[in-house]
Amino acid sequence: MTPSYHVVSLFPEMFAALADYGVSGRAIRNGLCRLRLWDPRDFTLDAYRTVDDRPFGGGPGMVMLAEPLDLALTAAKTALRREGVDQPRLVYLSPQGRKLDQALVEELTRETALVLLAGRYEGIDERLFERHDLMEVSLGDFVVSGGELPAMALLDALIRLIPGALGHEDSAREDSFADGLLDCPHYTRPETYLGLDVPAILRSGNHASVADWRLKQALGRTLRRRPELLQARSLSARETELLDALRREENTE
Ligand code: 9WO
Repeated sequence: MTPSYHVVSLFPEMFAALADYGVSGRAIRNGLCRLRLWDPRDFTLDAYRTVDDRPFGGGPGMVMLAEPLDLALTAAKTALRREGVDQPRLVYLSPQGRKLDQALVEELTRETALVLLAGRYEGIDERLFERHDLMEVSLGDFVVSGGELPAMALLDALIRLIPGALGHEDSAREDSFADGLLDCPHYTRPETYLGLDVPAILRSGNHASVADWRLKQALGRTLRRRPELLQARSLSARETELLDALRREENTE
């Protein structure tokens, strides 16, 4: 089934960055998934088309009104029901959410439909959470000015995993993180750039040695930069060997 991605956002035009460029743009153009935007301003009932108001209790900034968001989310759900999707997962992008990782991306690619909510200002009226089952997802411990860029990053991560989205079908399987490790270094032509050589092993034509070198590099980077990723992952006999070799090398340097 073709996945349908619905997004509720005050800035639907921003999603051209996702829909018109690169891997995600091609996937959407080729019909590998559908993207539909819902502007809460179109669901306002007052003459000023108001979407925000001052926070109860005072303080700086504005809060997104419950009603236009509620109506926009309900419209997205209704559209999906007409396509035969009954209980789509709703995702609100916020720094308070569950931290996104590749495992959650893979879990979400199994959904035939998602409704994403991109907030603005200081956030949304809390009562939205009582009307809709919103899963809060965070890309990390930082704040940007709205949920649109995080929503696009999440959608891009999802779309590139749809079969046929990447030209080379092995690319996603060989991604950094597909295997729970950081990526190995990459090189392309020329063989020497400003006196800096490409490692000889990569030009040896020995595919087994190349694979071994790449695995060792990936393990070494993960050990140095993100040791907690190794804790979370079981290692093959070969990986344990390479890791032991790396630890010995580190101690003799
Ligand atoms: C703004 C703000 C201003 C003063 C004091 C506290 C404040 N918090 C916020 C805030 O969190 N604004 C959010 C902006 C409201 C929801 C949408 N916005 C958002 C989402 N910023 N950053 C994200 C986000 C989402 C997912 N992963 C990382 C960041």
